[in-house]
Amino acid sequence: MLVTGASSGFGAAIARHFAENGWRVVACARRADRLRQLVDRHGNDHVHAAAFDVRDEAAMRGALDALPEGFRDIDLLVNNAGLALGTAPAQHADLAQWRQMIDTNVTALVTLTRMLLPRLIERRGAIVNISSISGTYPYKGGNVYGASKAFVTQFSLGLRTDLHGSGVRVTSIEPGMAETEFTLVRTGGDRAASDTMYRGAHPITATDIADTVWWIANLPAHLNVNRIELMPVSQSAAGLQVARDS
Ligand code: NDP
Ligand code: 8X3
Repeated sequence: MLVTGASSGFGAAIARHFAENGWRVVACARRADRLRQLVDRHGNDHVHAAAFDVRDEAAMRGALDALPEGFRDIDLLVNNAGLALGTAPAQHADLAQWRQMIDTNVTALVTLTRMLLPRLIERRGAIVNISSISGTYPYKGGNVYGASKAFVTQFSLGLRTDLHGSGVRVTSIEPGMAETEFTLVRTGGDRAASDTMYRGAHPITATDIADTVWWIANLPAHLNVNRIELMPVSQSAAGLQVARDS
């Protein structure tokens, strides 16, 4: 299996869970030192570290071409790498941050998927895309992040349609609030903001998502989970707003 964003949060938990259970894992991210820890823990036979920026198409292709024997036959792709940057309203947002979210969450995801599709079809494999509830429920400051995740969900449904009859399974996982490095990244490293976000909320954990991916990957071959939405019990949708006399 190949998982992007394996240096932290969901991706690291997914890589660990699959490696612990005997799968061969190609672990991708930019932070090579974090990937090295996975290799050290699980061994070269179970984890191959592929350090590259998913926005760099040539580096992505180079990493796939350089996969060692034993890691080339990918039958599960977990498109997990992604990020939110900022919470400013659209009219004040930083365009560079918008572009980085689109490049990472959308363009890189479709690029990697397209590169691996022939192998996945050959092996009747599976694709799990990590989307988000923000693609379904808008919230203030979610603008481009939520739109990028709506793309991921819809792309997953489109893939299902195009791959009809191929035996390839496609799932969109749509989590709500989960405690990872997500808020640290979103706020530019504000630890207090991250702690405040999760305090008392009993958020989803990275292990919860790894367990979900594991469950999906190990379902009988005739079953496809199209979409799955998960939230902490403490979170729910807040509805509509009205600006009177505006
Ligand atoms: P983390 O910040 O903990 O992990 C994000 C991962 O993405 C890191 O491993 C990071 O690796 C990788 N990544 C980011 N940019 C790049 C890049 N340009 N090239 C390669 N890898 C990159 O956050 P989460 O684990 O929470 O996020 C994982 C996914 O889950 C994301 O798609 C996120 O949108 C989604 N999600 C998160 C939720 C949450 O509340 N936490 C809820 C719903 C969805 P590195 O920096 O080493 O490159
Ligand atoms: C991350 C979940 O609700 O913070 O995708 O947007 S949320």
